[in-house]
Amino acid sequence: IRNNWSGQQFPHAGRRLPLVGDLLTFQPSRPIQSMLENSVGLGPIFELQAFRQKIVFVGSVELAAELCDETRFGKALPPAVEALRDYAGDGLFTAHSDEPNWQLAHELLMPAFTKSAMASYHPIMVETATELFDYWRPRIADGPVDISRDMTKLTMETLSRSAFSHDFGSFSTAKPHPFVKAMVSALENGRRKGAFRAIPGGEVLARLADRRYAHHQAYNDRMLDELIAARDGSTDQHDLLGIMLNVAHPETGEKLSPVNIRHQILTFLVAGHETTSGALSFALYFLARNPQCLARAQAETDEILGDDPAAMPSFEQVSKFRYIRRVLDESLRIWPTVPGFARSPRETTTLADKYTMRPQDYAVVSLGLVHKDPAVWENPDEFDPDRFLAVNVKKRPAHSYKPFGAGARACIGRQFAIHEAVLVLASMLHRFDLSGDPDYQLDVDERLTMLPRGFELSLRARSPQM
Ligand code: MNH
Repeated sequence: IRNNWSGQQFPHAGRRLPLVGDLLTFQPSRPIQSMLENSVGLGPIFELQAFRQKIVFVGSVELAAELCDETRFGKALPPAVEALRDYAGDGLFTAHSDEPNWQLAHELLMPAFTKSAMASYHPIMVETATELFDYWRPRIADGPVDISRDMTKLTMETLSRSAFSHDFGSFSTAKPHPFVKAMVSALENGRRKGAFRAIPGGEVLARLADRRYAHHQAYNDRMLDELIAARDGSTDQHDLLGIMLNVAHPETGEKLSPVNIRHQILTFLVAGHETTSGALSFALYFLARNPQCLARAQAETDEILGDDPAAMPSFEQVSKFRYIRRVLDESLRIWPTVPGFARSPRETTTLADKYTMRPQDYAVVSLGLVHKDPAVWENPDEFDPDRFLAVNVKKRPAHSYKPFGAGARACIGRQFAIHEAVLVLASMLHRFDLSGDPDYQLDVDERLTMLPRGFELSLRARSPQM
């Protein structure tokens, strides 16, 4: 058994079968949601075993806080993340912390992701959001729009334009760009491989799967390698690719290699587009369900953006949408689009003063549980953005809320995601009135991340205020 925690057993759901373990207790199409549903009554730490793989989950703020202590613990790569290394190599997300390229890329790229660095992506975000609204304008009279689909187009475009000044034409062509299709297929393959490898003899299946999907990955790699080669020493593009090609480490003079740069671009596209699109879609879902929150958010946009419904926020204005920011925070609390992250101890230690944990063991912090821990969160299922008023945040213990992960390996794109999501929500609410189908039952799709499925909104253009 992998990740066996020196043979210690934790509570598990259902009856455990020989060989397959707890496999039948969860639905393969929605593994995270089955885990959340099955966790009821198991306590703050529990396990799930399937074939040779054991996964230990932690669901309380108290244990999550312990695992987030960087002096004792660091990021671990569970099989599902490890399987992505075939695709994104030693890019930031899939690198082991002790790989030299992680430290180098982290130091070179951090300046490109600070809050003030967002000023250079702001015009791209405004342009892309405006294209989405123009794309909607002639269509909204015909019926509701598919929010997750269109938000995914939007975030993909924003990222590809910010990362390497490439336009996938998402709003001008009916079909998704072949690069996007290839990327989705390659990721799907990664997920499948992670599962295969838990089965005895699964490595053979994983290799067969790779052969079937090789052309997708080859297509992505080739397109990016050509794009990187085409820059050929030019220093006039100030996108992320330009930074990666031109900026050297201030002390060592080291730069990223072309292959590593390709891994980083793939990483940004993968890590950055579906996560932000899910966050936007859940926020819109909750707004449509909570008319008084929607009214407050819309009033905020009128106050800041004024009478013209087509006004787009300036860079400085984006951080003024305090209520919309709380809506986003609260949406990521209830539906964290990255459902968890894994941690291992740096040296053998005891977790909660009783469980021995060695560096080869890992625990997954389940954000769906931590963000609803009743010891910290009152009425955890209720949508209430004002939980994120500073006075209320201060009352909660540290590490109660971790949608962007922990420590040195936390999300580098956090400011990017927040700036984009607030900008898009504010300008969209200012421009349109929206309503959801009252009969819609939230259905959450589990891909690499969590995303509402089949969620539609009817939009009506708002007229200029008098
Ligand atoms: Mn993001 C790491 C969540 C948007 C690029 N991201 C993480 C982690 C979480 C996370 C959680 C830590 C995972 C782990 O510990 O294994 N990220 C999000 C969420 C959003 C998001 C919820 C949007 C909402 N992320 C983005 C965007 C980008 C991005 C946008 C890029 C532009 N994220 C990354 C990268 C890492 C990461 C790169 C890995 C950082 C590192 O390990 O150095």
